Amino acid sequence: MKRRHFLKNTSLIGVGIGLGSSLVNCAESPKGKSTSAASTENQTKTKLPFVIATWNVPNATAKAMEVLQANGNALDAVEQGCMIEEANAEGQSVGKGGLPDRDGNVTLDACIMDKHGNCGSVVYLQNITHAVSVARKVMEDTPHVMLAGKGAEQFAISKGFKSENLLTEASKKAWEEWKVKSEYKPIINIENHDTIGMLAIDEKGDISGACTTSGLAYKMGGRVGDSPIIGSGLFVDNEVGACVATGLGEEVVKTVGSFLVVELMRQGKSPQEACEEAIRRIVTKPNSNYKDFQVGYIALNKKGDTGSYAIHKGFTMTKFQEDTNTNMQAEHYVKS
Ligand code: SD4
Repeated sequence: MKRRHFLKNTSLIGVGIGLGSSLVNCAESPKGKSTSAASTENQTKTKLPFVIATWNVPNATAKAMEVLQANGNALDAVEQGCMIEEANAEGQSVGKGGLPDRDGNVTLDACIMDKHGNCGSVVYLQNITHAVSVARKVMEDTPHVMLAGKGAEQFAISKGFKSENLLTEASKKAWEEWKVKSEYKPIINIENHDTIGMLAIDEKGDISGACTTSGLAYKMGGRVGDSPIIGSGLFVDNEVGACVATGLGEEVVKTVGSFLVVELMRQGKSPQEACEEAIRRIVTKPNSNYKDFQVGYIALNKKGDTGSYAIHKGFTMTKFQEDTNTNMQAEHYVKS
């Protein structure tokens, strides 16, 4: 990517990826007007390549676009884009600096999927920053799809990944403060989320996706969410499209959300319609307490249309296409 473009883009949406940034909420079109992901979908002429990601992650999408614009493939783009967030020790959401479980352990989940439908995943990985890259190694260098815990860590070390303490002073302090009351309330929204999910479509029209997370802050020891589960946190079908999820993983797993979105697109729904239907599946369940949790999906199809939808206001998607790196508010189910 040309440096000039990066500067232009960052001036549009800001380089800050700190949680709660005042820029998080901005939903500016290239002309500076407010927009939503749904309305943008209809206005944007598809130009390949492009990348989309959950939440406000301009540095991550910029990195992915840099890879794509240098004729890199979508798989390299999503891996390298996600690595930006994993390495950011100040973001208490992913990789280094991620908030720990209730015992003070930072445990990471990640997965990656390529244009052939190959996939790799790690769950409950400790002491390794780049969980997404370990997932890629699982995909490429083992006969397996998923490695967990100690086995995943030993595999990573055997592949040359550095072992390091991921619990930063800031995250340790937050955990110690949390322990005073020890109340588990997985409130996930703009100011508090734990995941980056990214989908890219390269110059050739091939699609890949990745998802990486430190999981829900103060979860039970051993808890694994949707993010490393192929079909729940992420699904890619290069013939149809791809989807990635964020939010309360338990609810995504119960509806195999990302696979559902891709299958709905296969049946003819647009990415926007498919994301909306997948959210409807969650909120219309008998006794759903959806008012108390957030789930959001982003999706793209082979034509290059995109969509995003969430239960509650506050979910955003970052999209880098051509010269423009934009953060957009997703449409949402709960209107008030
Ligand atoms: C999980 N889906 O572990 C993840 C959390 C998340 O923004 O997306 N937080 O359930």
